[in-house]
Amino acid sequence: MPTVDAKPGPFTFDPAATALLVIDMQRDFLKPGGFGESLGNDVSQLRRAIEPTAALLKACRARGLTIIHTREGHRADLSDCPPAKLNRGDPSQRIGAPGPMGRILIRGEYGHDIVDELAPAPGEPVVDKPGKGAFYATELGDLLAERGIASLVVTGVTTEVCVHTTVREANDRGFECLVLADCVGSYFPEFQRVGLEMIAAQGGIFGWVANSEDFTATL
Ligand code: C5J
Repeated sequence: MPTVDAKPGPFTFDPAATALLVIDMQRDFLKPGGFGESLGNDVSQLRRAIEPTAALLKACRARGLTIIHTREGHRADLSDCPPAKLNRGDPSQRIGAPGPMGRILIRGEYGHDIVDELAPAPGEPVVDKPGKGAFYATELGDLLAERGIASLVVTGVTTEVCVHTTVREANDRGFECLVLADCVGSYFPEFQRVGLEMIAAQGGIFGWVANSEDFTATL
C-alpha cells in the first residue's frame, strides 16, 4: 500500500478506500472582488492553494480516486440557516444579503459556486453543506459508506474553519485524514501555520499533514 512522508509520521492508505475531499473552493471565498475580499481579507492567501489543488485533482482523476467537492451555503429562503449564524456580523454583509457576486452564500448564486480552475468533473459529487463541517446535515457520510471509504485526503478553505471542523468530524467518525498543507488556505498566515500544527500534534490527534507533491508521488 502507498505510504506518504507526513507529520507526525508515515501515512499509509489504500487508494481504493481513499477519497479526496475538496472543501469550499468557492468564488465568494477565493475570487478578487468576492464576499471574502469585501470583508477586508487578502484572498491571495487562499488563491495560492488553487494551482496545487488543480494538479492534485488531475493526478487523483488519473488514478481513479473517489473525489468529492463541498460548498458552504444556504437555501434561498434561509430556512437552513440558524439565527446564531444569520445574525452575526454587519447586517449589510450577512448571509443572504446582496453581495458582489450575488446573494452571499446562497445556493445557485455565482459567488457560491466553485472556482473555474477546480470545477468538478462529471460524476464527482458536490455536497452542499449549511455548516462548517462537511458531515453536518449532509449526505457525505452516506456517500463515503457507499464507496467503502476509510481514508480522506483533505484540501480546501479555510484551514482553521471548514477544513478543521470537517477533519474533527471525520476523525470522530473513524476516518483517517491526511491534510495537504499546500492545498489548504487561511486568510491569516498564523492560523494556517497553527491550524496545521494542531492537526498533527500529540502524535496526530486529528490526522496527518503532508505536501501534495509527496502524496501524488505515491499514486
Ligand atoms: C469556510 C468560513 N469554508 N470560513 N467558511 O471555512 O466561513
